[in-house]
Amino acid sequence: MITIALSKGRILEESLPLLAHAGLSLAEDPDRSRKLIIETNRPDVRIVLVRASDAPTYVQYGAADIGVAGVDVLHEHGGEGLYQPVDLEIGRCRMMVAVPDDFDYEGALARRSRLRVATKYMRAAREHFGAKAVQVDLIKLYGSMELAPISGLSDVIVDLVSTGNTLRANRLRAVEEIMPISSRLIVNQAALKMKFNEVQPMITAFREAVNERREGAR
Ligand code: PRT
Ligand code: MG
Repeated sequence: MITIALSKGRILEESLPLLAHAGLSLAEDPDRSRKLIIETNRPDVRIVLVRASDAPTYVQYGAADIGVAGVDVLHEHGGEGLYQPVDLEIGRCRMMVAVPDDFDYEGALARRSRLRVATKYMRAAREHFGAKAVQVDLIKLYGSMELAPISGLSDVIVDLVSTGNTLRANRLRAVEEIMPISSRLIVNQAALKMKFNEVQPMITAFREAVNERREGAR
């Protein structure tokens, strides 16, 4: 049995064509079912539906053999016990520092002000501001980071930006890029050895699907 950990939403949606290339289709629509384990057309392959930030944990402990996770989530997790063989080139966005339109970020840095930073990405934020020698108080949030600076909780946020529409709608602007984000195929290192004959062809199929899509986009 091969278990694949996917999160509902954009990762599942963008993974379906890649799964199809590996000859896999879901036996039911996860959006219409409350099941957390979904069978596939292959009796020896199943999907477990997890929170996006939990995918590396399921794969690390071997509850799933394979999974898909954003670089944002992998960076926070640390990647322990995981092999990351393929950049799937889905879920693309950028991790950025953003501030209210009227906040003088450049001035605050020049004055060496201490900044209050709200984010879900504590590790990335600590490393980013640490490297710039900017003093920060980190405030951990679990979502809706954009609310923090406009409600007075923080001066700045570290969040993901794709179109920039959410920042604009909340009168925020991006001031620094921390890292480009896309989703990676993640594989349990022990499963790769123990189930090599099942897992390796799947990695190859994902890699081919990504290459073909890239060729098609040219
Ligand atoms: O929703 P849940 O709390 O379960 O977890 P999650 O929010 O982490 O999951 P999900 O499904 O929303 O995101 C899964 C993964 O998609 C993330 O870990 C990223 O790797 C990737 N991804 C790609 C994004 C975005 N683009 C993205 N734009 N994840 C979130 N966003 C959010 C961002 O946080 C911000 O609130 O979208 C908003 C900005 O979008 P724009 O287009 O307005 O700039
Ligand atoms: Mg979300």
